[in-house]
Amino acid sequence: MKIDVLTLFPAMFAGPLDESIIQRARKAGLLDLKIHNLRDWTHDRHKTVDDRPFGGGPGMLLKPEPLFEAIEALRRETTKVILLSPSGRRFEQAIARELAGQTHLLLVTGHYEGFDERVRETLADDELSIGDFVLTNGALPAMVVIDAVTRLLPGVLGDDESSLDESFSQGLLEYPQYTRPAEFRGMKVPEVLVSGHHAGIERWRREQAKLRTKKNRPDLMK
Ligand code: 4G0
Repeated sequence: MKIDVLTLFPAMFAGPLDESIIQRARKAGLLDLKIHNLRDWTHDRHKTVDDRPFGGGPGMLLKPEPLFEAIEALRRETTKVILLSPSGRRFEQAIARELAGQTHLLLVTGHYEGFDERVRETLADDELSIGDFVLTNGALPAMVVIDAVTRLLPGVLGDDESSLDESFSQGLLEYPQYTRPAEFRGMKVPEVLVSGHHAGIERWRREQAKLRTKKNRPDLMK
């Protein structure tokens, strides 16, 4: 999979995507990730990327010309162009799975009060939000999408790592888990887990997952 990112803050991407599983995927050639600075597609001395909204109001908008030039330069026939903004549809695991089936993503991150509407109408295939909160810019949301999608690419996770998806695909939150020692500062691991009684363990985990889901995410309970 190829992912291009268009951003005003390319330096933010150094670090998070150079670690661990994402870096391993890049080195293995499973993810070809390139970060592009939107200012590279400006032509004026001040490298202007934003302007004030017609009709007035607070904040600045990303102006269309650099975005059109950049996106037209970076996209191909098969590219999915995705804007990151609080007005997008909510990013979730099912969308990560859908994006993992694409060959080329172009993630476009804004800041200020967003994009000139003509970018959305003409260039964007999709608009995603990682949640109902506002950030200073879309770099972190783009990194969240890249991470969630990359770990789903075939060959990126080992068998041990992939089983971590199970709790989500069951539609429930994860059940409580413990590792050694069996007693820590007086806190004991639940007896059933050390019993070796597999049916009992399964029943306990299912019950705990339901209790936790009801408490933290009642919206997930049907
Ligand atoms: C576009 C995404 C981009 C519009 C981006 C802000 C949160 C998210 C930005 C705005 C972002 C998210 C209208 C404030 C940049 N913040 N929830 N900030 N407006 O995915």
